[in-house]
Amino acid sequence: DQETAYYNDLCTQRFKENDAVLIAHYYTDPAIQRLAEATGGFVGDSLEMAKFGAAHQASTLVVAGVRFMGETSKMLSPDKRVLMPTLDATCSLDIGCPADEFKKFIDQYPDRTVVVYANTSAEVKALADWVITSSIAVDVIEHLDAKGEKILWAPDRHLGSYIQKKTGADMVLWQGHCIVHDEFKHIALEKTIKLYPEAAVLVHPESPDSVIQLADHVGSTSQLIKAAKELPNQQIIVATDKGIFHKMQQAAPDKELIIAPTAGEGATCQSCAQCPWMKMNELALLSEVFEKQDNEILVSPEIIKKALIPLERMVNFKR
Ligand code: CIZ
Ligand code: SF4
Repeated sequence: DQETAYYNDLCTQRFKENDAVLIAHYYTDPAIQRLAEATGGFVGDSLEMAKFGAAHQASTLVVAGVRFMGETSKMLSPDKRVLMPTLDATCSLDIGCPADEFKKFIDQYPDRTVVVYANTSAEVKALADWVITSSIAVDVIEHLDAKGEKILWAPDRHLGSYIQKKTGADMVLWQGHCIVHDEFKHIALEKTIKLYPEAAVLVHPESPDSVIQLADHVGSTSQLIKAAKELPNQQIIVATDKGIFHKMQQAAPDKELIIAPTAGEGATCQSCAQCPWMKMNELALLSEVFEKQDNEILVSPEIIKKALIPLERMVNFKR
């Protein structure tokens, strides 16, 4: 519409003037993802976002996503300016794992290798031996288990127990959860599957175990997009944030995408599975990103120095 076109033009011009590039997550509003695509920016998962930012020549990275994604981008590109539409965009996994409490938890298990999900604060990453995303989670834990290491995992309990089952590794789990994926329910999803018996079911491993059990394919965001393209099914039921439909539909243009239902919804729904923090990334805020004074990601040099050790293990891991 007209308003979107206005902000697109404004943002495009401002990015150019400020030597900036837009890096957006799959879960942001499709309008933001389209703008990133149209301006030479990038859309992807958190690991791909940080890698793209580090490799790009722009002096300013504008990160549309949630705070931990801005922090990871900053830590991998400490000399670049990293701006976000709003620093209020956070994540229930990050909120549910404060660094001081996590430190006490670690101290109870001095003999364990500390592995944390990318969805954590810079301070929590600084306490870890490894940082991983769901795209490499199973492979990294398999690698550590093969070396005889015992694992302490945080913060997502569903992803942790999924990895634990897949690898058989010895893991103690922090009990965090994602408020979006935790809402997918077995009973409701079974009803959707009855409505679309030919559909393939794709599930992100931040979902409860009972939902994962109904999946034809479990994987990270990029892996689910690949599966939507490669599976023969014409209909695809998707249990992750609905923002992913933008890139998934590009990858599989002829397929019908159906969002998995959440608690309290019927077998199909329109508005479910949308992260409230991802939604805070609005075009209007993006157009003001260079004028605001309170939206730059800053991480202290001591934290960067510590967190870069596990972050570089993540970036350099080859399966
Ligand atoms: O659920 C999230 O926030 C995800 C999938 C993050 C990521 O690693 O891209
Ligand atoms: Fe965090 Fe869940 Fe939102 Fe991802 S979808 S940013 S894990 S609350």
